Amino acid sequence: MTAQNTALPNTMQVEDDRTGLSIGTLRRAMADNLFYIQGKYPDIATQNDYYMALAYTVRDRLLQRWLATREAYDGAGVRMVCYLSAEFLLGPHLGNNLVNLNIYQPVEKAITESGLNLDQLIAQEEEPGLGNGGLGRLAACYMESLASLEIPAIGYGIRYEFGIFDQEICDGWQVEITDKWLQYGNPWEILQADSAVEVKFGGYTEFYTTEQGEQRVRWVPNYALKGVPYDTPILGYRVNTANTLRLWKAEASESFNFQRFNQGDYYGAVNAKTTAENLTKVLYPNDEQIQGKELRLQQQYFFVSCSLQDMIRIHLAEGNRLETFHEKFTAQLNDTHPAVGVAELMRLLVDEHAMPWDTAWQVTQKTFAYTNHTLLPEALEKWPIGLFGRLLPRHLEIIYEINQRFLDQVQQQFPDDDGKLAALSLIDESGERYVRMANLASVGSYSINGVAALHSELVKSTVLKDFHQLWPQKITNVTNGVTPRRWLVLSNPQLAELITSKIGNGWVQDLDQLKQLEALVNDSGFCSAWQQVKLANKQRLAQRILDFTGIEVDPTSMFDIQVKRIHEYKRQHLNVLHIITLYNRLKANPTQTMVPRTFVFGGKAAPGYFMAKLMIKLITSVGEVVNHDPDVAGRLKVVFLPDYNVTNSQPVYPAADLSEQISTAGKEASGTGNMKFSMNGALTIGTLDGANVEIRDAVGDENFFLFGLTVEDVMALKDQGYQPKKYYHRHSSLQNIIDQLSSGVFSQGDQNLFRPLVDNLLYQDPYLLLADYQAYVECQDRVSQAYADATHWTRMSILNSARMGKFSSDRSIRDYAKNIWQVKPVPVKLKEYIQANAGLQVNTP
Ligand code: HTP
Repeated sequence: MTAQNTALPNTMQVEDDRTGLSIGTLRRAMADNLFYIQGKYPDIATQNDYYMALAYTVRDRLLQRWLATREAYDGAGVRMVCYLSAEFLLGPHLGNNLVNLNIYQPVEKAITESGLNLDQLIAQEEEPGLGNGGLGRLAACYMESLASLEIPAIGYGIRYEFGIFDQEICDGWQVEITDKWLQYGNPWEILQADSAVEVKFGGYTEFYTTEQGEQRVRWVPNYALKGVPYDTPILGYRVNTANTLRLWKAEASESFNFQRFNQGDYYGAVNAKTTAENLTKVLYPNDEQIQGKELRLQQQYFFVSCSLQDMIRIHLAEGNRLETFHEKFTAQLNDTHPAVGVAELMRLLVDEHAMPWDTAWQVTQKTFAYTNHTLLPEALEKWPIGLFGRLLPRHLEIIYEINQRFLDQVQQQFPDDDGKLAALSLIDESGERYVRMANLASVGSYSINGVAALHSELVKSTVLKDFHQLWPQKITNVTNGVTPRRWLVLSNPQLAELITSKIGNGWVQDLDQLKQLEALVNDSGFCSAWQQVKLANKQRLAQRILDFTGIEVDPTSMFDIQVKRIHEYKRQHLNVLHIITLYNRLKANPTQTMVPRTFVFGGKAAPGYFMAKLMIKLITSVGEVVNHDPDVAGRLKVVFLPDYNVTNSQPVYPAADLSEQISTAGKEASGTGNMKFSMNGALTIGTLDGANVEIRDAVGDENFFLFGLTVEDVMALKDQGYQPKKYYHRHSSLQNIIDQLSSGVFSQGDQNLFRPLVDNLLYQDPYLLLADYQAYVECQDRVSQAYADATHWTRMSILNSARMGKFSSDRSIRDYAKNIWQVKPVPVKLKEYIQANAGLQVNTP
């Protein structure tokens, strides 16, 4: 043996090309993936090829953990959370996986040494935009926290071929472009064709008698589809846990189309395939607004049926009986979109697995828990009985049966209270008859929760008031949270580094540790480092603004930002009223000194929501005037950042000085952007709505700009008959603005463009902009004064970040785990793939 040979590590220690983390191995793996997967030599490879090669390199290092996780969960005894959600707004995976795998630095080095740029490769990823906004993003943060906390979980949802549309701004208006996120392939998903299931639709039901003489119901459907699962591993932060996100794609069912093939109807059968695939073609782009479309109900039933069948298969494969299904699984209903699951689980247990009704109902009620996310009447799902019965005849029968038994029980508790019966009934019979999904979810669940303290109280006193009286323990609160891995470590690396340099990196897994920053608010070195990071982030955003919109903004001006879906209740137009107020002041007095501000907006409007689209046009039109007026140059800029999505949002939060959270009190259930801003050191101007209330409690009244009517004020004002016109007459500056909008000052003389908005404000103003206008403007003046004192502002900024521990999604998930789900962590041990598998060995029977 030569000296050189002795120095060689033994085979067990040789770095495996598919798991090793040294720079050399990473570079080698990249080159291999480029060649063997992309089929490219480096000299002809595109940036996207390199991105793919890198994504596969990272995925290889993930799969080990994913398989180890599945093995750890296999077998009886592991209780799992199934998070059922029609939306998962994941955002790009690559950067997040690098952070969570703890390989950001070596990969960056390997990429740089190869002559590439990691940021550019990360920017290649098409994000899976499988959600509209807060609801879907919350599901994504929760999946990440579940894995980080090592809690056994599966996320179940829909693999939409087209996610939320891409937004372009043309002539100041929103234009929607289809989101072809799958066009270059998706390296993060794994097709599991052998776990496909069948889902039935339509037809009728009939009674039959079994050989044992039992009376049963059979559903004779009209057609069936196949649900094919695609799995995406969701890795926790620096743990081995990689949970599964299982998304279902609809395909034609072979068994149903077999006959057609046999009859020689080849084209008919192929046609059926295309029709089938329409079901999961596209995400409905409405946030908090139901449209009652049949295809939407099909989507909901489809993914819920696939998921429940999958859960039953897992449970039975472990050798369990279905009577213990609820001990193995708890299924969280993310809003009412998956609520039909209550009827579907009953059908599966009673019709397909011959379980007695009462036993099945106990299992069902102990399986589901329901999260309510909104009080807006237009968002409360209800399905016309006719439509529901045509698509799901057996489920309608089951719902009637559940309702009958439930109302009998209510009748006993509240004899002769017809009002109570009508309010609690699963069927709305006040006019056309509807199935009420919130009532179905409430009756079929063992727990109901709202998403912020105020919201949960309002759930108890309004939409689910009668349920609360019936079951006073059932409604609880779990305040939303966001993951600090994506929203701090990945989005704001400079701030993360500064924090870590002072308090170590324990805060990433335990956000309460940020509290230690409080001790540094008087440390001038730390404060100026804090300011420098903010400035650098603002410069970065300023560059993006220039690239995206051609507008030049001053990074030393105050960045006043409102990013979120465009909705009247969120009141982006109240923000605009303030901008015009400042503009008018400067026009009246051009030499007036003023804290320069850059107003940034971002957000999508539902394609059919006329008012929201007009609000975008209002913002861009005011921007056109303001940005080109030399009288206000250097002091005011207005920017609408197009295509607000997860990717584009990541540089926004770290660059904000002021976070706009100005919804009408009682309308925003929680908000989660509010948390992301505050974590990144922005101060909030906000109403007492949603989680703003708790954010203010946490950061301190003196570090939060509060204004506006409270929920009680809003109710009182509406009760006494709100007249917006009064406010118009009361405030001359408000009157002036409304008149400018009507007379075409911001629409090149067009007096009709903003008329629908103006008329709405003057004659209805359902979201009380005019009533809140004065308080808002006065509060904004206090903001400007405060900003002028940079030292004090920085102190408030630091305290905001330092006190945001509560708003980590880790805390939310711990609350769910302890108070609702009763699940415990199951740590995963990593087996070295190279050790476990010396070679391919197939166990043939
Ligand atoms: C909503 C609310 C928003 C919440 C978010 C997540 C509706 N999901 N659906 N959400 O508008 O305030 O933060 O709970």
